Amino acid sequence: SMGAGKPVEIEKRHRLMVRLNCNIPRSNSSNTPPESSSVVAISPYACQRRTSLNNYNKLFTDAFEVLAENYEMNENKGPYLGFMRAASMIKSLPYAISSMKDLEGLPCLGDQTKAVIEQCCQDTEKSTIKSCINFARSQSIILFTSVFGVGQKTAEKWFRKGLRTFEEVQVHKETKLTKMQIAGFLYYEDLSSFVTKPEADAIGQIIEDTVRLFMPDALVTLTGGFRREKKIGHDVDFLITTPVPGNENGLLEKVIDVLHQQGILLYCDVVESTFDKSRLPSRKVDALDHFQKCFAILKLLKQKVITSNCEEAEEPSNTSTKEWKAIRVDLVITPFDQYAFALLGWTGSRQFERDLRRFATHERKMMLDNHALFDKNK
Ligand code: DCT
Ligand code: MG
Repeated sequence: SMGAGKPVEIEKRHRLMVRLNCNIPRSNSSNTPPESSSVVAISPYACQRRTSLNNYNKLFTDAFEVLAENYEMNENKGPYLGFMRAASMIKSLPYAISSMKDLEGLPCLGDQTKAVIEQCCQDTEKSTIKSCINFARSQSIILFTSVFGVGQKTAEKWFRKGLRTFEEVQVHKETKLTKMQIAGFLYYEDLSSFVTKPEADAIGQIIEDTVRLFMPDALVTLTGGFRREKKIGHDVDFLITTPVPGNENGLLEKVIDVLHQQGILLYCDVVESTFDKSRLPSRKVDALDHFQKCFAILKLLKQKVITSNCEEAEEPSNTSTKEWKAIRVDLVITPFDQYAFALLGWTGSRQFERDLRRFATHERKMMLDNHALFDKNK
């Protein structure tokens, strides 16, 4: 079921394949590993590592992320976390790994991850990572799960019925698509291309203008990857709060109503708040948090996107004459007194959040979630 969780980044693997095919060069930086005498211990917690967006080891981390995702799909938590942790640690290295010797003293690496690195080191044709993808899942499953609203279970069901392509799924008489999947197919091309920062800013302006109609002192904050200064994302995440307690109630409905009236709400799934003060601290496993939120698809007019000249030049010349682009948008409503925790939780990355919670639990005997920080002794 969808549960209250965020729809998973079903497009990621698809994108990874696209990226592999367009031959992104390996970093040719001259940064080298430090001499062993000058090695500073690297923390096993992502939240204690300084990590820039400049990843010198993309070859390895791509392989790890594909393998991790495969284990996650099979609900195999141990190896999943192992690969994600290793990927996150390696992203913090200020140099490119070129041999097994470079791994000495590094945390978060087990036999499995080391074996993959060893293969990648000897690999000139990126065949290791390609075989990782093939190992992971069949191409049809990869294709199907790249549709918004199609998870592993649905993809496997279609595969078992002998369906292999989008066309076969859509003409197959028995296929019953959910509203979400219908939107997923309808806007497939737009949703499986990256959202750029100028597009995220344009969406931000729309959301802010709409919220301000009702609540002039509301705070609308861009979170997720864009808050970490990533240049592209798979969606645009926002937190919305107001300083006066209780004023946030009913706001989301009003905002959605206006977007709908403007004809720019292509899809919307509202998840009501499940926050229960009397039962704190509580951790629902399948949900990220208890806030009221909506997973939406907005229609963004291209003329609203302010790009610099050089960014415009990158636009492929063969694109359609369509005047707009469908964009995945998440809106999360938080009470003001929980805003700080929500902001920390929604900024990500996933691994950073995971390790922040692990650090709180194991190193501080506290419990952190998107609502509060609890001291277990009090
Ligand atoms: N998050 C989390 N745990 C999850 C899902 C999300 O901690 N299971 C947090 C971390 C990031 C934030 O929510 C937004 O999630 P995404 O949009 O999925 O991630 P992102 O970092 O914004 O990446 P993308 O650029 O792909 O949107
Ligand atoms: Mg995001």
